[in-house]
Amino acid sequence: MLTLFDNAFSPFARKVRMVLEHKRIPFEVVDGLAPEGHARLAAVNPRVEVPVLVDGDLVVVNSPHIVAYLEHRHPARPIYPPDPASRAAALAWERLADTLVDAIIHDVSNGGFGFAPGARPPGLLEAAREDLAPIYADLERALAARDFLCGDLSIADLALFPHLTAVRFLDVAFDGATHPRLLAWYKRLRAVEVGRADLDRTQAFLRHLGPTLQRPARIVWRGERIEWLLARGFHAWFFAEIEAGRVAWPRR
Ligand SMILES: N[C@@H](CCC(=O)N[C@@H](CS)C(=O)NCC(=O)O)C(=O)O
Repeated sequence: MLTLFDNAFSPFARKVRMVLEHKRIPFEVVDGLAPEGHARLAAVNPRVEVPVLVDGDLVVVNSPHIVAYLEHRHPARPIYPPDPASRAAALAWERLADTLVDAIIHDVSNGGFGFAPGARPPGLLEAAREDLAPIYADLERALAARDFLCGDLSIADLALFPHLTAVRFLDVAFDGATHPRLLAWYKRLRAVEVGRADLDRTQAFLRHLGPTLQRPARIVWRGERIEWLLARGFHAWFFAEIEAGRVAWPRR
């Protein structure tokens, strides 16, 4: 039996879980970011990040690598398009979702925990809207005359979906009048079995946390999330966060 270390709050873990479900592969789940799962997660991934897939003696980390491993080991119900050009396009969408889209949404939501009233750096929301606009426009174009981004449902759709479920709550949503195909795609994803199950799980998780959802003392920062913040000129805010002891780093 495969074991997935996941967390209903992590867009990367949500992507991998949808791939497992799409492929109808049985697996068990450990919430690696919950206090009771943390030591087990650290034992399989020294970086202490989800998702991690454990298949017998084999440990696979990093969501695009886990997806590639699953596609290789379980080719039925493929998640990569069959023709080379669409496959390259799907992987490019996945990369964009994992890097810039994740970074903007992580940063504008303060790691998903939100800012205390008045604490959001001025201009952050506007920068997020500005940098998401060309991505929304590209998605709208890519969805001309097709239901999914690269033909049939693929990793492109499953990688972007978890991020785009958050934009409405963060005030950085696309506008359905300007992006009708993107809106129709979003509703389509919400209606397919794996998309509906993903949203139900995340909503149940948030309901369960309810008022106890608090920003931890320190948020883990890394890679593109820092790059976007610095590229958009929010270094003073970030350095103040470091100095105030509110930043944690991945272990390796
Ligand atoms: N590149 C990694 C990124 C994984 C990642 O950033 N995971 C975050 C959750 S979204 C995490 O586990 N952070 C550790 C923490 O928040 O304690 C992947 O694609 O799997």
